[in-house]
Amino acid sequence: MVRAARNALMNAATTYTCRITPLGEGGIGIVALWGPGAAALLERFFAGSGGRSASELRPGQLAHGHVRRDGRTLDEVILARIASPFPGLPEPYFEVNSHGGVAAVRAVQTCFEEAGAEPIQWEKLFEDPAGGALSPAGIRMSARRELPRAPTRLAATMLLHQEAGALARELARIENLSRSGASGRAREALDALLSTWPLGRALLDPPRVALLGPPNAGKSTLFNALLDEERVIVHHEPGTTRDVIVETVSIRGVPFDLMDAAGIRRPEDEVEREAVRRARALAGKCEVALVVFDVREGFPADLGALPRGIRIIPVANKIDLLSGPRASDGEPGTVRISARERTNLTELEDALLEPYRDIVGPCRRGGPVVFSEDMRVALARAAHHGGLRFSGGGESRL
Ligand SMILES: Nc1nc2c(ncn2[C@@H]2O[C@H](COP(=O)(O)OP(=O)(O)OP(=O)(O)O)[C@@H](O)[C@H]2O)c(=O)[nH]1
Ligand SMILES: [Mg+2]
Repeated sequence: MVRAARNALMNAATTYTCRITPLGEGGIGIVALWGPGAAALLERFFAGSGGRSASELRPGQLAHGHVRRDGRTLDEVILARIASPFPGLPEPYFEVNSHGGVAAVRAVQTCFEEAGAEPIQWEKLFEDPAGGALSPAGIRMSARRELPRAPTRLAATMLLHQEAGALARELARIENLSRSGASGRAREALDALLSTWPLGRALLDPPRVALLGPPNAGKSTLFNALLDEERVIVHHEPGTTRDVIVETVSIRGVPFDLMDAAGIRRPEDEVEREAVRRARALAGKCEVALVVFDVREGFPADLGALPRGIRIIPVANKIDLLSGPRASDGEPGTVRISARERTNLTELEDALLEPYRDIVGPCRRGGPVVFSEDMRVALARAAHHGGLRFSGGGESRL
């Protein structure tokens, strides 16, 4: 099945080339080349040490040599013939390990392209439409494709567990439950699986968190405290932060994009008006708003309307300046902190992690997690139709 599907993506008569390491400074840069014309193309450009040629290489063998063009050496390389790591690709499959760096890698790749190899993007290698998003092969491919982008270790761990079959096994178990007539239990398990989606999404697409509130409330101080380093100018005059600053933080493995903006208040000049406009626009792009205010002043009355659906966490700051205990801050769920003294930041982190509270533990231990929108849609559709067949007949040997 996979072979057929891949051939629909990649023509068996075409020779392809693909840069499979990022372009930039590095010790090594790899350009892959495969398909029926690959060996002949290498015969033209690869001069092996001791006269070794690409056609002699069997899968698993390496050869040292140079990539040469028009009598000029482009790079010294190690050529590897590999049994294709992506089943279904037209054979033979080679990898040219050149010196990492923009010029050397580009020169090798351009040379192959100009000789007729068709360039493709590395993501294409991980496309597997054969069994659909919920087939074991489809899940494995998605996990591999996302892995280079995992922003935290928990995200990478989650993907590796799904790649190793955690989600596929759970889907098979649900299918079996459904087949054996235990539809209630199948349904429950399916709902439990769907409840992992908020975490699966957050791990790969960090929730955006806006720090909002009056000027001088301590937003930038809190931003820095959460980042654990000084990257934003903190100033005692109100209105210091005039632009939006974004940093990704990992809170116990869950990434968040923290966004610090200017305090929202009545604009007094043009620059400030623009800053305030940006702060409002920022709120529109965020999933969470940390509304920071001075505990002595209370929740800001003039914050204006925040977008619907945004999760609001009221944060009463500067509790170190309180002389006695305060009964209430007016807003339910208010977290009381001192950004400067770093007091109660754990409580604030708990509040940020609240939507994922029950899922982080099982995820860390290797449980199944739905981690793509395609999967979520396919699952919801299966649940809606009550069929509970996930693999779409596309089971593969991958
Ligand atoms: N005592 C005390 N002072 C704080 C605390 N947090 C911030 N401050 C002080 O309050 C002042 C303003 O802090 P900022 O973090 O710049 O406030 P901001 O909300 O980012 O201000 P704008 O960017 O102007 O809107 C600074 O002098 C901080 O040192 C706190 O928890 N306790
Ligand atoms: Mg600020």
